[in-house]
Formats: sequence, structure tokens, C-alpha cells
Amino acid sequence: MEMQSAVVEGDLNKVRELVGQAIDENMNPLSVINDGLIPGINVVGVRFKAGDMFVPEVLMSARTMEAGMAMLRPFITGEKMQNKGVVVIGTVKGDLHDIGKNLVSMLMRSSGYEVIDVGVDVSPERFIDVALRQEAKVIAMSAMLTTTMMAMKDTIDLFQEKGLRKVMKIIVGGAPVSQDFAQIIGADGFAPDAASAVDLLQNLI
Ligand code: B1M
Repeated sequence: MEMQSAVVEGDLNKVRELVGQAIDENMNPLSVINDGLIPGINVVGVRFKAGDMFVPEVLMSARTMEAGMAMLRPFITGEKMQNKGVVVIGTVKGDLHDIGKNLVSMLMRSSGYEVIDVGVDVSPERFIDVALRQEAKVIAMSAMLTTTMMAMKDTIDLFQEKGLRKVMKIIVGGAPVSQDFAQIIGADGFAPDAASAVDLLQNLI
């Protein structure tokens, strides 16, 4: 609850202190993210929608969230495992949200996949370019805005046009994305959260 409030208030020092304490107490890093940081950013989303918080405050909260995740990352991805295949991940064109994508990347890496994170605002052409150069097995796309969801379809269409759909699988996720939408745009899979994204990879590769 304290961590949740610190994220909502965008209190960077407090989040660092609390995450540090959780690490010292050997708490499960994923529980710290799922039960402490994410509920905080969800409250921010509700307040933002209601007009009680504005973009600069949301950014502050996002920064505290990122700082907390960065502290926990070594405890999630610390183990060296065999490479199960290359996944290229990015947030689609026009979309700058990356916290969820970063969490998905972290869990995929910790499960033994080589993850190439191409960042945010990624055009269909860039996804193709990196996927070909890295010989990717899976392309994972994230979108957080209803206005950018269709960029997923544009990207899938371009992979289709280039004849790459048989050699590379495409999976999608993000708050506004659903199983139905994934099917409609022709994706190979949809995952509602980071842990399910890893399960999905295991079924696809
Ligand atoms: Co923005 N924003 N935002 N924002 N923001 C939302 C998404 C919004 C729902 C807030 C709201 O109104 N309640 C709303 C979207 C409305 C809509 O389209 N339906 C919104 C808006 C409107 C905007 C702007 C347009 C605001 C403005 O400028 N007027 C603007 C757009 C900028 C742009 O992208 N072009 C904007 C900007 C921003 C900030 C920059 C301030 C900041 C982002 C900082 C950053 O990411 N570095 C921000 C934030 C922080 C949010 C909220 C509050 C939190 C998002 C988040 O990080 N959630 C968000 C409200 C909310 O979601 N509660 C909101 C935590 C994260 C762990 O969850 O990303 O859902 P999530 O990821 C999950 C799953 O979705 C899934 O796994 C993750 C972990 O379990 N998943 C995948 C995600 N990607 C996946 C990929 C996969 C599989 C699973 O691959 C297969």
C-alpha cells in the first residue's frame, strides 16, 4: 500500500527506499512489481482519466515505476539460461508507452529468450528490418492507445506482403488489445499480461 501511494505521488526517493527494503527482505521481485508498483500506476490511470492528474504528474509516476523496475531487473533476469530463440519486441508506431513492454521483455529474457527491444514508436518497416537482421522467431508488439492499435495490423500486413508470415510468428498485447482483435488482424497470438506472453512463446516456438 505504501509503495502504491509512493508511485501515485511520483515520490522517487520513497519508491527507491521501499523497493530497496523489499530486495533486502528477499521478497519475490515479481510480487513487488505486481502487488506494489502496478496497482500504483493503475490508480494513476484512473485519476488521469477522471481529470484529477495531468501528463507531467503521470510522467513522474511512470518514472518512479521505471526506477523500481530497474532496481528489480537484476533479480529477475540474473540467471543465465540457454537461448531459446530471438524475439523482437517494440511498441507500435505513434505509441510511446513502454512500461508494459519492458516488463514483458524482462520476463521473456528471464525465461531464456534473446530479446531485441526496438523501443517505442516503431514503424512496420523497422520491425521488418530488425526481424530480418536478427533472424527473429517471434515479433511481439505492444500498444496502449486505441488510436495506435491499427498500427499492429499495418505491421502484420507488411510481414504478409514480404512473405515472412510462415517463418516468423507475430504476437500482440497491451491494455486495449483483446483476443478477438488479435484474431481479426491476423496475429498468431495474444497475451493479456507479461507472464502469459512467456507462456504464449513456449507454445509458439
Ligand atoms: Co498514457 N494513456 N497517454 N501515458 N497512460 C493510458 C494508456 C490511458 C488508458 C490513460 C487513461 O486515460 N486512463 C490513455 C489511453 C486511452 C485510450 O487510448 N483508450 C492514455 C492516454 C490518452 C495518453 C496520451 C494520449 C495523453 C495525452 O498526451 N493527452 C499520451 C499518448 C502518448 C503517446 O503514446 N503517443 C499518453 C502519455 C503517457 C505518459 C508518457 C505520460 C506515460 C507513459 C510513460 C511510459 O510508458 N514510459 C503514460 C502512462 C504511464 C499511462 C498509464 C497511466 C499507465 C500505463 C502503464 O504503464 N501501465 C495508462 C493508464 C493505465 O493503463 N492504467 C495510460 C502499467 C503496465 C505494466 O501495464 O502497459 O498495460 P500495461 O502492460 C501490461 C499488459 O497490457 C501486457 O503486459 C503488461 C504487464 O502485465 N502487455 C503485453 C503490454 N504490452 C504487451 C505486449 C505483449 C504481451 C502483453 O506482446 C505479446
